[in-house]
Amino acid sequence: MGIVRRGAVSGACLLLALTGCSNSSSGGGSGSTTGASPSAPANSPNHLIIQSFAFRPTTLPVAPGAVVTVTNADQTAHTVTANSSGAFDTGTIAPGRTVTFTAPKATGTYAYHCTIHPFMKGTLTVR
Ligand SMILES: [Cu+2]
Repeated sequence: MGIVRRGAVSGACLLLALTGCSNSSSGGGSGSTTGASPSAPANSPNHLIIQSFAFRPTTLPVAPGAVVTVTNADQTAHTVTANSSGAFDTGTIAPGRTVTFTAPKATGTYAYHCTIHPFMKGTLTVR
């Protein structure tokens, strides 16, 4: 009896560990994934990556007037266009291309979108 119970418990523990792991990874952006994918420099500063019709990170903090690098990792063209016209606009970024734009000099929160896919939204925080 005792032995059977032990086996069941350790199996449950393993299951819990697995589900706990996947839960924490989808939980939030605060935890940094060290060495996850070396080819995608998502952690480098002032670097925006467009992948799967989404901006990563969704909120990018930069210094005033900083040069921001944008990599389009998708198979389709995108733009990074400030909602308030004139703040910044990369224009069309072809698939696989990397471009740069200069962040506004005034601190604040700048919402932006992709003009080709208006559902794509992100935020640039100048601070
Ligand atoms: Cu787009």
